Amino acid sequence: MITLYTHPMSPCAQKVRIVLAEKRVAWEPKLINLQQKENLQAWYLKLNPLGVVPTLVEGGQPVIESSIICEYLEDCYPTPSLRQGTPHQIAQMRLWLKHIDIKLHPSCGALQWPLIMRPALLEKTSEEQQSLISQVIEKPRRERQRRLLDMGLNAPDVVDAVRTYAFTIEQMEEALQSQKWLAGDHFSLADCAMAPYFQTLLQFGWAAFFAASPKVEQWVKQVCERPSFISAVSADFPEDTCRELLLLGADAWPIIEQHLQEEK
Ligand SMILES: N[C@@H](CCC(=O)N[C@@H](CS)C(=O)NCC(=O)O)C(=O)O
Repeated sequence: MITLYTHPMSPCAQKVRIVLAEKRVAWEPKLINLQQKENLQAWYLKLNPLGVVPTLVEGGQPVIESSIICEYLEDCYPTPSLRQGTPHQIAQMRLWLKHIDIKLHPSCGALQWPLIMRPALLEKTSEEQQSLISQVIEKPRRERQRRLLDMGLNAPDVVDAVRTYAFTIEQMEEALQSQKWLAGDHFSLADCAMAPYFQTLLQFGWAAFFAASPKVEQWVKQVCERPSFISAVSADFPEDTCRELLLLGADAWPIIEQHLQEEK
């Protein structure tokens, strides 16, 4: 049996859950409380030395890093295939995964963290805040969290994040002109990995990001209608959570919209 250490709002964990659902593989969730930094406790660092979710454990062996977990699942459970097509299409698929890991994921964090994680940290004393953040393993993440804690949505990371989202949507619109899915005419790991980053926009009511990109709009609609997305992502967002997130998103929107306008 697979165990997945996860958090409902983690896009990295969501992408793995979508892959598990596409492949109809049974798994057991173990929720990690990111607001309380359970991910930095010694027992968890033994599984995932980077101190982040997700971590998948199968046969007692941990697998970390969401894109690597997705490829691991593809190798272990090849049917239905989420990595098919020509070598060039598979290369394109991996390019999307790389872009998501390196650029889009930190950007999503810069948009989501001030609204979701920051309020819980602000309730602690400044000593507690600094002590928790100083334990974050990777330096770029630690420094980003420090800036986002201090400056919230006014941190420079937020401007960069909006820019990266706009660039990603532009690239997607171009790719989707000639094919149904991101890496060809087959739904692939690239689509599974990208979908959660649109959940983040949708949950905050920020669909304006892609309103002028009809192919992306259509792609989002198709992804959200898939049973895998419904069971792996939407099911974790009960109505009252959705309402709260929309309110948080509406409060933040004037700042985000301003960055978006500057980008155009
Ligand atoms: N490169 C990692 C990134 C994982 C990641 O950033 N996870 C976030 C949640 S989406 C996390 O655990 N954050 C905890 C923290 O920053 O303290 C992956 O793809 O698995």
